[in-house]
Amino acid sequence: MKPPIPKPEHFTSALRSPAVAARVGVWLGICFGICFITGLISHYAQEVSQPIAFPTTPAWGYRLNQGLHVATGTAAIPLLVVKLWTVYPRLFEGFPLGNARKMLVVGLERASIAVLVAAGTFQLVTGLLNSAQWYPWTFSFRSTHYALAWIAIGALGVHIAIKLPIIRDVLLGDVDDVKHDRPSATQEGALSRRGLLRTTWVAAGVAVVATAGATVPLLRKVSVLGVRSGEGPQGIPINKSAQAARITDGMVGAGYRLKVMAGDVEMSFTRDELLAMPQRTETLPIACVEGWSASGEWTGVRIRDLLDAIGAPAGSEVVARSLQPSGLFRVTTLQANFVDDDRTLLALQLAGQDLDIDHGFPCRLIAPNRPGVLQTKWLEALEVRT
Ligand SMILES: Nc1nc2c(c(=O)[nH]1)N[C@H]1C(S)=C(S)[C@@H](COP(=O)(O)O)O[C@H]1N2
Ligand SMILES: [Mo]
Repeated sequence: MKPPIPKPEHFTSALRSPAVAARVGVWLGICFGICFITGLISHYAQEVSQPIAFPTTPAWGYRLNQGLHVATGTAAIPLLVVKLWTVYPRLFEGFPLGNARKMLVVGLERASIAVLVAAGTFQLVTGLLNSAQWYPWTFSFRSTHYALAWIAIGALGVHIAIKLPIIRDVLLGDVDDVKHDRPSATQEGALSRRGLLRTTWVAAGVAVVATAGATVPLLRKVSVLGVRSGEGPQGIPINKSAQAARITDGMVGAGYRLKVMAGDVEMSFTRDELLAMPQRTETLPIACVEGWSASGEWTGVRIRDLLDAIGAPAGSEVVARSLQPSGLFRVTTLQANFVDDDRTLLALQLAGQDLDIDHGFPCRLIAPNRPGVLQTKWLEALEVRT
């Protein structure tokens, strides 16, 4: 026997009302909107070529951006679950045949919802797994998450445009209004509509608080789901250890030299020679794309001072290369405005001690307002791009 396919009229809960769906939808739309904008900013910050220079100020800008991105994305998960629950009986609605205009509108509406649900769910699931540092896929997270963001936001725009008259009507009315409800959605349950909405807001709030401790130190203790405890050598968590990056003691031992190159000029520095140069201390955060961040007190040589030592002019772009033998993050580009910013350091120390090998000993890059993924560790060479 075939299992019966339900019809919309088989769903009777009075909670499944446009009056509820629109209210959850407003917050879901706000979260998606913030996620989209902060996502575009983060994507641009990681571009090698930046026609408009990504600013180096405020130093904490990327930290805030990424914290917001992950917090709103996390809040969107319970909101989306409740939203889908309130509207899913509509999946079983028939298709109006006959009137061409109506078919077109309904077809467009359904297609946009299918795309929106698929792309939105994909974004939240991949984002969540990414923030948990679990990459069970082979595609490039960054480019896929970026492409799908445009699709999701486009479908959201179509969805809102089509629904605007109903949205406006139910939001202006009372949440218990039944004007737009399906005729069968009359059954009261244990929870009132206001109760369901309150529960939803609490769930979204708990989801944020449970993860935001990765960025907000005061919340660390309550962030049971925060992947990064905030702990690590010298007070900063570690994303990739030296061992995982296949950095050996031999590579960073007495034979270590930092190469600084510009055209035909090449100089190399031992760590002691770098320590003998003027040392600067800057308080700058590591702000991982995955949402966690932590502030550190870094001491080392200004990148600008090093370039002056080999006579590279202001406005030069620098390629930073790691000793790490392979991996996506072993080479990064430091744009000219970052190179010339006084706070951009070749860090040799963290919190007043020699850098831990897991934080990039013998030296690493640290620059203000820069995605953590570009703060290259275990530097082998700085090469001025000519
Ligand atoms: N060479 C190299 N540098 C790297 C990485 C890496 O994998 N290899 N990871 C980056 C990432 S994703 C982050 S968030 C920061 C983290 O720095 P930390 O481990 O000192 O906290 O280092 C960055 N520098
Ligand atoms: Mo990162």
